Amino acid sequence: MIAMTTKLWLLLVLTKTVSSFKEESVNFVCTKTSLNETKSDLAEIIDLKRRVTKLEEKRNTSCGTLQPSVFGKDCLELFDKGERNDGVYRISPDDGCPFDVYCDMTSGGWTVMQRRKDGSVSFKRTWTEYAQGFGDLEGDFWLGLNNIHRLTKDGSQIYIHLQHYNGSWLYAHYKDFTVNNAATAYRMNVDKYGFEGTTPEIFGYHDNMKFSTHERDNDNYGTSCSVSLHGDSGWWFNACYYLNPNGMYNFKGTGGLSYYSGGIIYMKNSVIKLKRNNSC
Ligand SMILES: [Ca+2]
Repeated sequence: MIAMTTKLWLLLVLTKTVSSFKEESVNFVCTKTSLNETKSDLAEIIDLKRRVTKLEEKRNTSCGTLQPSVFGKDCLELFDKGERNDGVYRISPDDGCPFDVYCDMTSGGWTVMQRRKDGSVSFKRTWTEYAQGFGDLEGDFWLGLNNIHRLTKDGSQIYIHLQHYNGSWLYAHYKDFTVNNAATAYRMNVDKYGFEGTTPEIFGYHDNMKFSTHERDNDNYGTSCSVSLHGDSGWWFNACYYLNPNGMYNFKGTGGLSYYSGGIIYMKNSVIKLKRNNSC
């Protein structure tokens, strides 16, 4: 009798265990199904996010009616296609919106990023203006950090011409120059070991600096280089400069268009040009 009771009790316990196991199995299957559904939802969300990002990018690079009929990647490509006249051309270095540039074809297809020739354009400008560019492509201008980034992101040379008040020209040529995107505050990289020129090596001091303007201080100086010393112009100031081509025009004082080499050397004019590196 006792044995029978024990058997019944064991059967009961076994039944309960099996039932509990079944229940847990069902829960497990449900949980697994739920997990799979969550994974599927997550994949869908990721896909949607990717599509939204693409649409936003497309919207941001929407060029409206400004699509040109003819353009090249840059002045070098136009030069390679046979263009030989210096002047304004429409280019697009990537799949983004095209923009106008001044091409120096005489020197073999350089894209001009900055020029001071008569002081008719003020370089006291805001962050937004330095980002977008300003001035007259035939005269004094700044090409704009967004455009400079697009022209240099895959590797570029930079050629800096500076003219003395006596009319003679100096140059500084760097074989490796890059401007990063807006998210980095247009951080600039230049390889001072790739320098050759008739000026001293004056640009390496600015390597790895973010861009600064009078209302956005990203420099290494106690206060703002742009405001305190340099005429509210924008540049990759460190603390503060060896090269200041955006400084005040026709001004032989602190903040004038100049470079530093044991003392400040004031210059009259400047032209800065870019050329894509062929190796990329
Ligand atoms: Ca500062």
